[in-house]
Amino acid sequence: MFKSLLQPRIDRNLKEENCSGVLRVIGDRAAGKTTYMAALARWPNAEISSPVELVTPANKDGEYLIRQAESLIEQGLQINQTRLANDVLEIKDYSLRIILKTADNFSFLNTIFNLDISCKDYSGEFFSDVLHQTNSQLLRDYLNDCFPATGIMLMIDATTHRKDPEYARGVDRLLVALAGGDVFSQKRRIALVLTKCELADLWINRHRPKFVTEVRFPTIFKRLESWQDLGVGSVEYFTTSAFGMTGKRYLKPNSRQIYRDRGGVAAVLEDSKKWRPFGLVSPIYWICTGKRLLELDGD
Ligand SMILES: Nc1nc2c(ncn2[C@@H]2O[C@H](COP(=O)(O)OP(=O)(O)OP(=O)(O)O)[C@@H](O)[C@H]2O)c(=O)[nH]1
Ligand SMILES: [Mg+2]
Repeated sequence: MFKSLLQPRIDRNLKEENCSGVLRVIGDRAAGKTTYMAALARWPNAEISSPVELVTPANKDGEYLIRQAESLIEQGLQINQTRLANDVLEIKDYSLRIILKTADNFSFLNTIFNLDISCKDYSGEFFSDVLHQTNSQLLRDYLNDCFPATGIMLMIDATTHRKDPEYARGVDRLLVALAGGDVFSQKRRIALVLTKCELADLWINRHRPKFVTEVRFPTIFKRLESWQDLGVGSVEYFTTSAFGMTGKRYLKPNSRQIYRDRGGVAAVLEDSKKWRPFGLVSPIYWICTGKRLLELDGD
């Protein structure tokens, strides 16, 4: 009875807003970039209280991600390494619509927020190799593809803290190169996204992404903070997991490790029926709107 009185009032006050963004996902080999994109497109077992209502593909490449999720991740397999494209036009450009619903409990005003993104994830070889080349046409092509982006997601396997100094050199190269594209720029946004945070010592700190980055990746952290201090752009920190946790009273990572070394963790999804990634939309929302929606952060 109460609900039926309430319902028309909510609907009458439904607002719709649109926002779009062009993103580039950059990071080392096996950082988890493609798995992140596939998990986002598949958006399995959404939490009822999540502001994210739906994620839908908006082009063929977006549909390809869902197929990757269904035919590989959900079958307990790894996604194949992304091949380095020698022609940037060959890189898949995933278009997705993320629909969020935000409610204001005081005014009964609900807003449907359509976040339309187009996103390319570069092969890890771009970060580990191409970025360090000098005078290379391939590097110039990639940077030209990157310059007009609304924001960059710099993705790092959170277990690879021993590679902090090495990664920092890549980050340096990237920041210097991006400065060369300033003709295009609005202020740049770089989201530093730590992946695989369902793993034990990371999950407990999932709500402290800045702290985790500063402790585990101090060199990268300093570089990004100094870059921000120059006033040319802004940086935010995020923790995510493409696989998430399972269990009710005793939570455990929903992943099965295949191997782990200095270069990171290779793993597969343990239980596809209980697959619920976390923190995937938060960096995208921040890049596109400049605002951080805490309800989107890891859980
Ligand atoms: N534990 C865990 N493993 C993950 C997660 N996301 C990805 N992985 C694993 O990390 C490895 C690399 O994942 P990819 O998505 O292929 O990494 P990538 O960054 O696209 O790598 P390249 O295409 O080579 O640049 C695979 O074994 C994945 O299954 C995660 O959230 N948790
Ligand atoms: Mg990949």
